[in-house]
Order: sequence, then C-alpha cells, then structure tokens
Amino acid sequence: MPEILNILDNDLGKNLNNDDFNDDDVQNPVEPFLRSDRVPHIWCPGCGIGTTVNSFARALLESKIDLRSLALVSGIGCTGRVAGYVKLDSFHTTHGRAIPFATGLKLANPKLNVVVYSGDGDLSAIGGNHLIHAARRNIDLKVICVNNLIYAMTGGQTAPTTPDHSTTSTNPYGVFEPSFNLPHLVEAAGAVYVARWTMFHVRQLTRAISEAFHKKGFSFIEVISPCPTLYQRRNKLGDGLDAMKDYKAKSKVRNGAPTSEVGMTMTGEIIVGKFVDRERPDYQTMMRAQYADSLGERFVEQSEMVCS
Ligand SMILES: Cc1ncc(C[n+]2csc(CCOP(=O)(O)OP(=O)(O)O)c2C)c(N)n1
Ligand code: SF4
Ligand SMILES: [Mg+2]
Repeated sequence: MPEILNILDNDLGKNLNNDDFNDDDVQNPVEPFLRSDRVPHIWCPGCGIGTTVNSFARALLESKIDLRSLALVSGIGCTGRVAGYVKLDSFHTTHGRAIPFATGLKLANPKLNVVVYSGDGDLSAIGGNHLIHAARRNIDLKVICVNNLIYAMTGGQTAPTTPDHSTTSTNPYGVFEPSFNLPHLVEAAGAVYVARWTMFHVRQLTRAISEAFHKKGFSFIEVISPCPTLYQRRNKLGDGLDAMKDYKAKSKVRNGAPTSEVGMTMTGEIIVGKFVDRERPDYQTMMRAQYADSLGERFVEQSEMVCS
C-alpha cells in the first residue's frame, strides 16, 4: 500500500486511482474530482471560488500528478470550503493554520505533494506569519490563495488585501489603511514561484497550477476572484458577470513584472502573469545537507525512518 495511504488513513484516499479519472463516459472531466454528494455547495451565485476549483481539477488532469500522493489543506472561510468539496485527501483545518498543518504533512512524509487552498484573510491576516515563514524556509508547498479582497464568510470585513477607498462592513466610510501586495510580500520572503491570475484567466490559472506541481519549493498563486455578495455589492461593482468583464478589461499580462509594481487598487489595472520562477534549495534539502554535514555517519535519511 502506498505510504500516503498509511499515513493519512483516509477512506476516500484508499479508493483513489488515476485510472478512475480518465473515464471516457464521464461528461464533465472535473466531476470525478468532486464530492458530488455535498452539492448543493454553499457558494453564492457568481462567486469565483468554484471556477478556481475547476482550474485546479484541470491542472491535476494536465499535470498527471499521482493523486495518491496529493493532499489538500484549507483554512477557514468561503474558500476554505474547497477542502470539503474535492474528492482527494483533504483537510479543513483551523483559521490561519492551513500552512502549519500542511508543513507538518510535508515534514512527516516528504513524498507528498501538498497544496494549501485558502482565502486572502486566512493566509495573510491571521495566518500571515505562517505565510512569510514558510516562504522564507522555502517549504515545498503549493499555495493557492483566492483573493476576493475581503473576509467574505464572516460578513465582508476589511482584510489586509482590501484596496483603499473601498467600502466594507468594518470601514463603511472607506478603507484608508494600505493593503498588502501579496506577490511582493511572498517574493520578498523567499517564494520560488509567484503568479497572479484572475478568475477570468481560467486557462492561465490551470497552467500556473500545473507548473507549480513541477516546482520544488514554496509556490504561491494568487487568484483575484469576485465576492458579489459582499465586496461587489457594497462597492457597487455589479454581479459576478460584471466582475468578469471588469477583469477582462483591466487585466494586463506582464510576465516577469517586478512584484513591487503589481500592487492593486480598487479601480485600477490588474497586473497578472508569472512574476517569479527561480531556484533555491527547499527546507528539507537544506535540512538534510546540514544534518549530513554535522552528523556525518550518524545521519539517517528520513525516508529510512518512515514506516511503510
Ligand atoms: C480563530 C478564529 N478567528 C476568527 C474566525 C472567524 N473567521 C472565519 S473565516 C474568517 C475570514 C475568512 O476570510 P478569507 O480567508 O479571506 O476567506 P473568504 O471567506 O473571503 O474566502 C474569519 C475572520 C475564526 N473562524 N477563527
Ligand atoms: S460570500 Fe462571497 S466569497 Fe462567500 S460564497 Fe458568497 S460570493 Fe463567494
Ligand atoms: Mg477573502
């Protein structure tokens, strides 16, 4: 039995097999990745999160990743619900703690491909410290951050990503504090792969997720995604379709753009693209090298210590 199944002991995972996902009879290629028994889902009409899941599932197909070696971890929020809807070994953890949870999985079983799928608030507010330190350590995680510019699940409060001058439930007279430019933050902290796409860019997003699967180290993909119910409505930006039109009109592809130049405003252009793709030893490679150097013959490879 593969190692992951022993370690995760997840009944759903036990039945996973890549062959199950190439069935010609299946009309929607994404459907086998979903726990259809959980439908209807909680997301509002026009919400962008479901479309990001579509791109994610297509990236799994494209990258031909072994699904038995995959684990998906979410925090709390509307985006955090992704963990409950994907038919994978997935974990819906506590608010802000998806990255430490994922780090634990990766350290316990280095062969796992670990994806963190969570919201801007979860990852950059309560979980902000974990975000920068995982990037600094270059832990081999693929982080997909759905940035709807707000704390959606709890009623539309200002998040560290909310652009100034926009209106939220906690800033009814307009946000005045500066927001995080997430690609810049994670690049400065040490991420090896950084990209941003909007929910309109479904193909580019799929490609970026596939690329991240083949990258070792801390990868961060930001997806700008509409929350029609709270952010769009309160700021008179229309519905989900209006958001798509807006993303189409305002997005400018600038691959390799300096991340210092990709900060967002409420109504300005949205710079998208792959900004960072660089090499740097990941945490576990550095750890092995250091221990081998210090311990000499007493060093034991972790793989020899993992039970099968
Ligand atoms: C320790 C703790 N503090 C606060 C909350 C309340 N809470 C739940 S989700 C959330 C914000 C989620 O925002 P985000 O990560 O952007 O997700 P979204 O709903 O926008 O997708 C907050 C503050 C909580 N569940 N746990
Ligand atoms: S509140 Fe916003 S983010 Fe949450 S499901 Fe509704 S539209 Fe999506
Ligand atoms: Mg959010």
